Amino acid sequence: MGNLNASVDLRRDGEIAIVTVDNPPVNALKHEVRAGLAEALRQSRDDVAIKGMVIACAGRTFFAGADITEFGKPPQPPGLSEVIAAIEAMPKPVVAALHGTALGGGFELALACHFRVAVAGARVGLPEFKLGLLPGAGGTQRLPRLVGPEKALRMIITGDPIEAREALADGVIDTIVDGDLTEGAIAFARRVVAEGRPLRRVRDRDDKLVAEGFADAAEALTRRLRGREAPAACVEAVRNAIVLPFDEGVKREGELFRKLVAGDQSKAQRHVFFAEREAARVPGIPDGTKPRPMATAAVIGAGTMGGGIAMCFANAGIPVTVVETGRDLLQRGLDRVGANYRATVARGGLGADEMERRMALINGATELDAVRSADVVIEAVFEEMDLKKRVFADLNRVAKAGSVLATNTSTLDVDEIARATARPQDVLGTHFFSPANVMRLLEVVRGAATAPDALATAVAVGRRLGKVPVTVGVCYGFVGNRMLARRSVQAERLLLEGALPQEVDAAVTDFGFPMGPFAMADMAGLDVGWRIRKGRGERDEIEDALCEAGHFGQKTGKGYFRYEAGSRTPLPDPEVERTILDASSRAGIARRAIPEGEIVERMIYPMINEGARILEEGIATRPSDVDVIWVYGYGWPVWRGGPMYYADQLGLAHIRDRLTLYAERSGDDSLRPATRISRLAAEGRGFAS
Ligand code: T1G
Ligand code: NAD
Repeated sequence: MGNLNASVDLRRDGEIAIVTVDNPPVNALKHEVRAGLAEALRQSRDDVAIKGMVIACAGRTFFAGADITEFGKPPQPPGLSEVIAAIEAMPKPVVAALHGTALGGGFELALACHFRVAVAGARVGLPEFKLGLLPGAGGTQRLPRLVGPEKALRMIITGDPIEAREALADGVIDTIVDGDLTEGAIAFARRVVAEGRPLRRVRDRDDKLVAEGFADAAEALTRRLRGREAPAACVEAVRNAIVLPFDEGVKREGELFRKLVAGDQSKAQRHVFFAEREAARVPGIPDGTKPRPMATAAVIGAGTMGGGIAMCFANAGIPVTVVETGRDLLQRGLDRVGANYRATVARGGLGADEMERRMALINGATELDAVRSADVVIEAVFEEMDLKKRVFADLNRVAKAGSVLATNTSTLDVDEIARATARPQDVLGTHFFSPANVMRLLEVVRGAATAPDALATAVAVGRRLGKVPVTVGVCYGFVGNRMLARRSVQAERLLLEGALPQEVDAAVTDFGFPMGPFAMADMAGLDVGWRIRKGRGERDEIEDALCEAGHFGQKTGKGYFRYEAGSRTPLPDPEVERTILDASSRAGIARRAIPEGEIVERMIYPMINEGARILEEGIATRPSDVDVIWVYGYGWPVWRGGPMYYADQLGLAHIRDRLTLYAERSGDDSLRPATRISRLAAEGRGFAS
């Protein structure tokens, strides 16, 4: 009894043993924790005075899984599966006391206990898939025995947890405890002992293991997951729960897990897991800097972005005022928000009451004065510098002292906008991505004068809205759009030299992006870029010719592709092909067949090159920030880790040599390797090493 080690304490309350684990911040099941649990189980098993046991965790959550930082390192016994087998073999009832997020190996451990109790609001889930893995400690065999194979597979493939009430309804937990959890769990264990209830091992249950419908559900769940290794492993493992004896299913699960954990895809996804958390650490914000209040918000402009941004605040429970130039435009914007919410309700993604509650948090106004009491103001008007400067000069006058003034500009100079106010320390960029209520990335743009607490507020607002905030510096297009511009140049070149939009998009989607550059351009609208180029006196041979012919993209039913009425499926368009061939001949280019490998390299390497320049200039703090931006903002396949991580896997010498080849072949000096790439390649290093 007592402290078994620094993380594990064992005590008794009468005939009940209570083991409490305290390994902040999320009670990851590191070696020391497993060793302490194994010892606690041994002592409780062998102590005849002990009739039952409770496993609980201190701090904010029950075990949130295996310790991801231990992956890839030599295994240290006891393994999690050994601890789990010891729990299941206990001749006395073991009760798991769940709070916070019982995830992965933590939930699998709870599933091995004979009983599970939880507080309301606790969540349980198996998110291993988000790390390119499958549950590796019996979860694929035990969960189907409780919720059925279909639901188990859905929980495993989505990785999304379920709440305690749903878990209770599914029989995953036995009761919800009011008041103190551990006391409640002890009382529950005491009742089980007193009533002599049989020990229920999940492994012995098979009444829910029905095969019917599983194959269709598996196909539906994995249809959009091309290129990944984990989906097939998850399907095979859960199917094994139906067709194989328990121990064989567990054995096969272990084999599948060990293969995935050693694989490139999971390593890349684990990189992204930690990179996302690293991105929240912003140099220049002193420890202990408190964010400013963010209880109320305002959004200027109710267009494509303004409406989505307002939904983000309402979804987070923050009252928000949307300001437009006139009633009609305001109503149009609010109607679009309403339609968006109703579509989500219709899909079953939101309850009607919850929709009403959120919409009630969104108020409209046509006078800027309406933002005077807002803690955070986000401007999302047309992408015109003079207009934005006028809006910020007005905000300087009406917004309350200490409020954070943010612009959603996608390209413009945030410092120039800040200089339109007398309080540049309160000004920064919050670059949301379309659709703003869906895309998780938020580029937080630090201005030259932005105060640390204003920056800390923007990062905190981002996390509160469920976004992944990444702090970047001021330059044209910040990080994501600046790198994307390099890809767009090459995409246009590839069309002139011999490729067609469908070929380029196929190569990019085969690489793992959900959408190719030309379908993406059609979705955003070709006219947005066309207006910007006209404003800057620039020309894009093919895209401008298409715009002049009314090809604005999905919004006009034709862009680089044509779209059937009511459909978003891009279809090859002979008219576009003619436009491209004309442009090639006008440019005097003899078209050639371009191999897929070259298309991929010319789509990706110039972006990596620009990423290197961005790091050289300090616009991004670290290479992993660039990876997070591309994974959460531009659909970079998470199982490839992000452009900078991907470059390190290929080797910078290879990237250098291919860029040099393309620069010499095209005469385009912007393709010449960035200094940082040449230097690191010469030193045999990577961006991250
Ligand atoms: N291992 C190691 N460190 C972890 C960790 C884990 N499982 N989970 C979180 N951390 C660190 C994280 O890096 C951060 O560190 C700090 O804890 C706070 O996290 C056999 C093999 C639990 C919902 O996938 O989803 O079990 O940055 O900022 O927003 O089948 O963390 O402060 O230095 O995210 O409140 C399965 C992963 C593992 C859950 C809390 N489990 N974690 O979110 O805090 S695989 C997971 C999360 C597995 C078995 C397999 C979230 C959270 P730092 P945070 P949060
Ligand atoms: P939009 O044209 O859809 O909406 C702009 C809205 O601003 C219009 O409804 C207009 O009436 C309103 N407006 C103009 N002047 C105003 C004023 N003085 N006061 C109040 N409202 C005013 O444009 P959008 O696509 O939502 O873009 C808005 C901003 O967000 C731009 O800076 C753009 O670069 C940026 N952005 C756009 C996207 C995107 O994909 N569309 C993505 C990220 C950032």
